[in-house]
Amino acid sequence: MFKQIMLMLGCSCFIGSIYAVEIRNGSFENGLVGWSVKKGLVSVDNSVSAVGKASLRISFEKPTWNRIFQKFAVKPDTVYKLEYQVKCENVVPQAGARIAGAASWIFLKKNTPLRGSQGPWKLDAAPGKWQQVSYTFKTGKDDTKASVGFQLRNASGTIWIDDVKITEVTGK
Ligand SMILES: [Ca+2]
Repeated sequence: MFKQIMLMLGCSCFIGSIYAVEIRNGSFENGLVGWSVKKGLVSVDNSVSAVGKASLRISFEKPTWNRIFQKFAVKPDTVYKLEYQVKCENVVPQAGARIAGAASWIFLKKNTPLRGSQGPWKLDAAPGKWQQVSYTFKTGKDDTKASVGFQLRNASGTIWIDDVKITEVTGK
C-alpha cells in the first residue's frame, strides 16, 4: 500500500513538473501588466504583433539602452526553456559598442549571458520578419527566484518582443 501511494505521488509530481512557468502577460495583450520597466521609452504597440494583437516596443532615437523584466519562481537545479519572438527595425549600433541590439537574459544568482537568436552575446539587429528565439538555462542550487529581461542595448532604432514563454524541461 505504501509503495502504491508513493508511486501515485511520484506520478503526480512528474505531471506537475511539465507545467509552464507562469509568465504574466507574455504576449503583451494587456499593456505592460506584470512587467517592470527600468525607465521610459518602452510601450505596447497595438499595431504590430507576432501573436495576438499587441507586442512590446522599445524604441530610441539616439543610442542608449533600456530594459524590461518580470520576476518568477523557479526550482533549484532545474532546466528551463525561454522562448520568445523578436523583430527589429533601423537598429544602428552605437559607435564603438562591442555588443548592440535586442537581447534577453535570465537574472539568477549567476545571470545568464545576454542572448539573441544566434546565441550568447550575439544580439539581434537585422531588420525584417519576426525571429523565434529559444534557449535553455539551468538554475543553481540556491535559486528559487528569477527574472526574465529584454533590452535594446547600445543602439538606436526599434525592437518588438512578443510571445514570451518559459517552460520547465524534463529529462535533462
Ligand atoms: Ca502579442
